[in-house]
Amino acid sequence: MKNNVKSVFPSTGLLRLLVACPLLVSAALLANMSPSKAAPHYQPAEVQPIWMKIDLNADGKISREELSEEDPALLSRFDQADLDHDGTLSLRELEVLLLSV
Ligand SMILES: [Ca+2]
Ligand SMILES: [Ca+2]
Repeated sequence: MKNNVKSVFPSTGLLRLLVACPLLVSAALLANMSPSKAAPHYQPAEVQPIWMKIDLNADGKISREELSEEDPALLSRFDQADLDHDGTLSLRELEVLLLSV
């Protein structure tokens, strides 16, 4: 009978594990949501299609206005992305901007 009694009540160690599990899952979810581990907003394969879509006047450059049409959130990084400071983004500059998001 002693053995049966013991099996009905989980050991303290098992109880701790059951209590800790949800906490571990929560911690893992939080880690996944942190910016450093988030998946890139844009994929390299998307740059060319986005470029062709947002270069509305097809002059081979992306202006602030054109960028704001695609993603206003990127405007704050326009100056940072405009590496040659000509006031527009080349395909290469757009690529750097999108892939750094
Ligand atoms: Ca343009
Ligand atoms: Ca530029």
